[in-house]
Amino acid sequence: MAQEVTIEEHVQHIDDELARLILTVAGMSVDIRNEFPHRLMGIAGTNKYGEVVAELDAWVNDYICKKLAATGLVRKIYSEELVQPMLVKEDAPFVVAMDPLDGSSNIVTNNPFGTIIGIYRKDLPVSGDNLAASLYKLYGPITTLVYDAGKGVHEFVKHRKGHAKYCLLNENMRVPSEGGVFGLGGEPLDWTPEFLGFAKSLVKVHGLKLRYCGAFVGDFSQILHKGGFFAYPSSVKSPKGKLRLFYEAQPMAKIFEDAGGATWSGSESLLQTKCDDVNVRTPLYFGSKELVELLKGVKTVAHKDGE
Ligand code: AFP
Repeated sequence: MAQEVTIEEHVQHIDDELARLILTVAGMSVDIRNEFPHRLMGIAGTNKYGEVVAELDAWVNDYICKKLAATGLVRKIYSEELVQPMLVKEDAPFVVAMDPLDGSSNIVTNNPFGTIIGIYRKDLPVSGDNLAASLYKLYGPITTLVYDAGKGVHEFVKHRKGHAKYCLLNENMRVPSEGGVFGLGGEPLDWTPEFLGFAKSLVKVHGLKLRYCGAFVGDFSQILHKGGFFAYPSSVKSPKGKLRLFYEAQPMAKIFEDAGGATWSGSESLLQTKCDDVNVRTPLYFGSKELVELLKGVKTVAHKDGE
């Protein structure tokens, strides 16, 4: 059996401070996963979007903030669960934007959920092509971590036998250009008729299979591995979609585009999108280059605000 490569060994080829930050996130998994059974129920309130915050959302957010602050490497933390960014250490090199627990409504049904983290050197708001690194953790049947620090997209699996280490599973990942699965968020009758037509073509023309798990990290992982298409599109009720540009879309768009996939906001790549509001939502479309180009040719994919 090939010698296992741990994440500690793998990050040696990147900037030392960035590596330390990535390893800090990797090192949180055991404590976070151990907390799940004790916080399956319980509501901690509502967040700045007016969404219900599960008790586990709040716990994971606080835990990650404390661990990141303790590194001395983080200047500021923006989080889906923080009303204002947390000011940590003025002269530290990095700014972090995160969704601490993406897909938390999946907790009670034991479906996948995870953590999304974007690491910047500049303060927000900046476009996603300023990301120094992105990573996500997926708490599924196994715990995996994918990171991209600008030198490829790499996936690790948490091994429990003997040592709780992340071992390399897939290196320099590439999004398959053919076939795969598709997942579409929101309510189909709320989409534009043209987008609904495009959605039907994913089955009728491209032969994709429907796979939707209700957590962006889980649906993202499916198309990263199998290829295909994922969107949380613009709709009548939510012309800007549901997912957040800085906490979810930008970090994952870096990973997906660096793995050879394409992303779109409805007007440009999600890495080019410029916005002054760090809490803004955005429609998001992820897919093979071919499928995203076909989507761009569809007349009205998005509803205009107030339409
Ligand atoms: P929760 O964190 O409230 O479960 O929402 C998850 C999410 O933000 C994202 O991870 C999913 O892609 C999307 O919402 C699912 O939204 P629907 O519940 O409308 O399908």
